[in-house]
Amino acid sequence: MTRGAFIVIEGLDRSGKSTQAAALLARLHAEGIPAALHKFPDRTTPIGQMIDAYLRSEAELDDRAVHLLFSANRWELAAQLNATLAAGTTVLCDRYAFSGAVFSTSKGLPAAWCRAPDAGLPAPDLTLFLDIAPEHARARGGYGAERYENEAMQARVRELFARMGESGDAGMWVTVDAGQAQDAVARDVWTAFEPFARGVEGKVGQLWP
Ligand code: Z5A
Ligand code: MG
Repeated sequence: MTRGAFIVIEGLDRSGKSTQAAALLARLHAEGIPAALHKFPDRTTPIGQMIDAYLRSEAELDDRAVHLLFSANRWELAAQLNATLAAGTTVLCDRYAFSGAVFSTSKGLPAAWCRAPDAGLPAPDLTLFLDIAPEHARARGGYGAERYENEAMQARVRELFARMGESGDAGMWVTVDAGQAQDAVARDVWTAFEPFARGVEGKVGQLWP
């Protein structure tokens, strides 16, 4: 049975993830490919509201506690995600467990501990890493309003994302130069996505089993 493809978009703050996710979704719909978009953190759920308050520095939380909330925010959507894929709908995720692992590891938490709560989540078929230099991202609108939006943190996160892709245990990982103009990034995103346009055979994998 053919199911929908599970595509994750990762990257630094202001790398253009939401812009590219929306553009890809619009193109999929225009081409008649059923597709849905999710964003993590999903700030609309009760767990997401706690994360939102933390990111906006309206609440303080222990590093481990907030890490577990980010993971729980994915788990609360996991069953729906699997059902959507099984129904033949392609799912795009704007950030996922790779953000969870690298942001908390860059704060000093042990890498293995950071991965553990996300083990067993639906595994993406493809992760698009929108790579941009932190100083380039910084020049874009809205930078600096939330926690983690500083160059030192973003530089550590970029390095950890690159290592995640090279490690081989993140599945298929394609790095896209996100410093280009929007339409050039969208073209590279489409090139990487195209092999998945007709869906995927076989079951959805499990992350970090
Ligand atoms: N976090 C975590 O710690 N643990 C987790 O498990 C998860 C997340 C899931 C909030 O994430 C924070 O949560 C994030 C990681 C952490 N902290 N940081 N950094 P978020 O996803 O809610 O927010 P964000 O990703 O940091 O920011 P963002 O605004 O959503 O960035 P974006 O989606 O990558 O960018 P954008 O909105 O598409 O574009 C930003 C601006 O640049 C906008 O004005 C665009 O018009 C412009 N833009 C976009 N593309 C281009 C190009 N190609 N050229 C020029 N300008 C462009
Ligand atoms: Mg975004």
